Amino acid sequence: MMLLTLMTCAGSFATFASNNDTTFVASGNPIVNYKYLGDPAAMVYDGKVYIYAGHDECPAPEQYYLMNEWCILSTEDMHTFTEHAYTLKATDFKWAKGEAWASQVIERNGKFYWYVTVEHATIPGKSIGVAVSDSPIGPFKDARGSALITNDMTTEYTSIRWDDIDPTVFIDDDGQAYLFWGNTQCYYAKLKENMTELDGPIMPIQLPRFTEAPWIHKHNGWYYLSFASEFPEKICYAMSRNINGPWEYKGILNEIAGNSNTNHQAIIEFKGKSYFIYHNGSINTDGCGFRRAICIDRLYYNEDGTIRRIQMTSEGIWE
Ligand code: FUB
Repeated sequence: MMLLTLMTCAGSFATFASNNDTTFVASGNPIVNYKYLGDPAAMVYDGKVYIYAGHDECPAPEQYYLMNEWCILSTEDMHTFTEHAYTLKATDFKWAKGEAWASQVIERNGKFYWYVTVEHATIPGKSIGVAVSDSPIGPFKDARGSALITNDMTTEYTSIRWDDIDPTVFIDDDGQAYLFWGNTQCYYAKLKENMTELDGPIMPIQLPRFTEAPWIHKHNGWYYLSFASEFPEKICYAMSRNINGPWEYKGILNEIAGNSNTNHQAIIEFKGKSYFIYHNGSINTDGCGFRRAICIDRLYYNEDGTIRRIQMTSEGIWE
C-alpha cells in the first residue's frame, strides 16, 4: 500500500494511505486536528475502539452547524488512530433533508447499527434514522427506508421541533435493546431484536437540567445516564439499579468544555480502563462551538459507583 505523510493545516503529521484511510499518532487533545469533528460516540469491538463523529465543515454559517456526514476512526491502543475513508452521509437517508447531528453505533449478531440524527425532508423537525452494515467501518445503508423516530411522535411532551435528536443505544444483559434520545425532554423506548423497530411506547424520563446528548452505559450493576446539561453545556449524570429508573441525579461529571457551547460524551471501558470521549472547540485558530474537536481523557469510578469528575487535559491519555 502506498503511504504519503503530509503536514496538515494545523501543523500535525498524518499519513494518507492509497485506500484513502488516514493514520496518525495523537499527540494529546484534541486527538484529530486536521479536521473538525463533534459528537463522538464510541464502540468497543473485537479489540478496537471505533469512534463515530459528525464532521463540522468549514466555512460554517456564523452561528450554526454545517454537518453533512459522519466519519469513522479506529484505534487499538488509544494513541495511533486510523480515520477510515468511508463516511455516512445524511442524504444516504432518502427521506432526510440533511444535517448530520449526533449518532451512535452498536453491534448485534454480527451486524452494526448506526443510529443518527437528521432533519426530515417532509415531517418538520429532527428525526432519528438507523443504517446497517456487516462491518464497523461500513459501507452502511438505510435499514428501514424511513425514520425510526419523527417529531410528530413526541408532540405530547414538547412542542419544539428538535427534541428528537442524539440517539444512544444499549443492549442489556438479558438481550433487550433500548434507545434513549432527546433535547429538553429525554425519552427512551425498547427496540425489537431486529434493532430497527420500536418494541413498546415512547416514555419520558425526568432529569434535572437536561439539555441533550444522553449516553447510557452500565458498570458493576449500575446503569448510568449521562447527558449535556444547561447551556453552555456541562455533562451531568444520574444512576439507577434499573434501566427503567428511577434515576438518581448525581451532579456534574464534566465541566463546560473549552471554547464550545455544546459538550457531548461517550463513556467506554477498553482493556480494563474507562475513558471519557467528548468534544471541545480547541483547535487553533478557528475552533469554536461549530468547529469542534474530539478529546479523550480517563474516567474513574469511586468505590460506591459514583464517578469522579473528569479532569480535561491538553496532554490526553498517557498510560
Ligand atoms: O452536533 C449538533 C448537535 O450539537 C448535537 O446533536 C448535539 O448533541 C450538540 O452537540
